[in-house]
Amino acid sequence: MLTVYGLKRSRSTRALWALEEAGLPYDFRRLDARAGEHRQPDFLALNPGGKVPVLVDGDFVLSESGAIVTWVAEQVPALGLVPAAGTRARALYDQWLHFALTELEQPLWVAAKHTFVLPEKLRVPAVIPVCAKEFGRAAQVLAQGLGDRPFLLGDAFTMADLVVGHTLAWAVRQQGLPLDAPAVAAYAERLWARPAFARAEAREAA
Ligand SMILES: N[C@@H](CCC(=O)N[C@@H](CS)C(=O)NCC(=O)O)C(=O)O
Repeated sequence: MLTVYGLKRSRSTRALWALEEAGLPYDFRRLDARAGEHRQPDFLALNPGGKVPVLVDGDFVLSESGAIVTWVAEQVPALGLVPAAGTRARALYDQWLHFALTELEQPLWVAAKHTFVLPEKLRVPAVIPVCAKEFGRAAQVLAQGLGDRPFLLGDAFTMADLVVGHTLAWAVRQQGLPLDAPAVAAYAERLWARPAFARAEAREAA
């Protein structure tokens, strides 16, 4: 049985959403951040960084949400959730996945760190409006890349859309940022309407 370790309202939603899209059964172990469960030796043995999500399958342990969603997709190749390795489609999938994790997400993570993650004395509130601006610029790049296609690679949803969709939800719902480009706003609604996303959110919150 696959097991996902996560925290409430965190990037573990990505792993759960991926497993729901793939239709694979899994256990979800929600750690209690306030009690510091992600810093305990048994969890640090799985991920020395103390971060979630972590996926465990027997003696196989995988961290990093981008790697997890891609690995999950590769377990169910017939669903086309990740293009085949070595194809141009796969290169574009990698491009958008890396874009999500390094361009779109980073301003949100920096803003979160300077709002509640870091100890108060290390926070620099002045970076928060800069982060909002940087997120807006990345969202414009997303709008251009998306064009009038329903999903990043065309007609088919992939795990790159999933990571972007989770990141857009983080921006709008947790940081109150607007999605100014109508194409990006419509794309986000399309992703958030997927039943697998609702199931993942419910599982994470339960
Ligand atoms: N690059 C990692 C980031 C993981 C990460 O920062 N997770 C946060 C929750 S969203 C976490 O575990 N924070 C706990 C901590 O930093 O102590 C990924 O995408 O999986």
